[in-house]
Amino acid sequence: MKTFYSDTHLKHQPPFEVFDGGKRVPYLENADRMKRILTALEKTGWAELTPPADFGLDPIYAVHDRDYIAFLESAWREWLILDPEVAASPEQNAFLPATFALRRKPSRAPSQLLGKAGYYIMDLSACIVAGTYEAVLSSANCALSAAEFIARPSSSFILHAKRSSFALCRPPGHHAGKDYAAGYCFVNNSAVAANWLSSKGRVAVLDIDYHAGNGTQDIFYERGDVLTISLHGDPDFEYPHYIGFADETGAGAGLGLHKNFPLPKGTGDAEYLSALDEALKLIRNFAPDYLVVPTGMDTFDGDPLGTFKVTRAGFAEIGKRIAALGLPTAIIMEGGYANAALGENIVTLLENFK
Ligand code: SP5
Ligand code: ZN
Repeated sequence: MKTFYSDTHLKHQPPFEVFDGGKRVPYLENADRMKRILTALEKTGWAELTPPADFGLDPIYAVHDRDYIAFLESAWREWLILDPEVAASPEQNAFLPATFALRRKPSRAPSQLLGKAGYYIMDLSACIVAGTYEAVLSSANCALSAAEFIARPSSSFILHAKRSSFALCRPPGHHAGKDYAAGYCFVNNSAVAANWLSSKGRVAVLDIDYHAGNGTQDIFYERGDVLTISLHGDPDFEYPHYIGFADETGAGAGLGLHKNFPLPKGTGDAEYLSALDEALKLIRNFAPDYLVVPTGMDTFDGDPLGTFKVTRAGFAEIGKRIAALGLPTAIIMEGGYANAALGENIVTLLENFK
């Protein structure tokens, strides 16, 4: 299976994030996650690791505001100017704002760093360090490469009867909106890939990360050409808290083209699979040409950020049912923080697409 991966993610290693209650903890979205997945993939023998191509900024600007991307590019440098002490121990520091915008209307990003940060960042897990911007671009390029691979007409319909690809990328993307970073995400890799594919055909996005794909929902909410679906912990108790409810179904041209499946704490294989079946029905009815699957393994029983009880057997079945759609599918890595099980879990899901 074509797997797009780059070591550039190593430049993004924030030393901490801040949990509810102001608790500073080691950054859960860490580089070790990639190492675990790489190790598991190498053992399979079917993963074909490929460096991403460079798509430049245009496909990112097609989804995100330029001013927001400029903020990501310059934030760390501006922070060093504002707090020169950081330069003495950059590896112990991460840039986060302490004041957040409520975005009343009209709202604007002010010109100076702290105001911009509170405007463009939604929470205390989207930490910026020196190499964040570079890692973010590389992550998006992995997703775009995965999209391009499934869009390429196959030379032999027997060899690639059902084309699929895997973007092994971090930082993840599905919490990032057109002008905000959130939940470890800066550029919405899955949305960038889906938008890129949307110029070639009809696209459906099926988000199976444990958390609501709020960024993707926001980005495509009023679009009539892309179906977006997310299965996740009910935002009434779970992050991202303010979006991802069942009554959010799209607007304007996109009315009826967004679907949330908010699920309760303790959701296990059987309950998850029955929600997935409903989602798959919607996708079949939409009859897309391409499928993008933002994939988080944080639904796993034992994930430190999750409350679901999906098992490894569950991931096998989830993969099997999605693959049964028979669509060209780009699987884009999102969350999953039970590092010891992460490699085996993702391999179990991917096996159905190879
Ligand atoms: C891509 C992705 O999965 N992002 C998730 C970001 C979640 N950040 C929210 C942190 C809330 C911390 N709550 C701690 C509960 C520990 N039991
Ligand atoms: Zn997640």
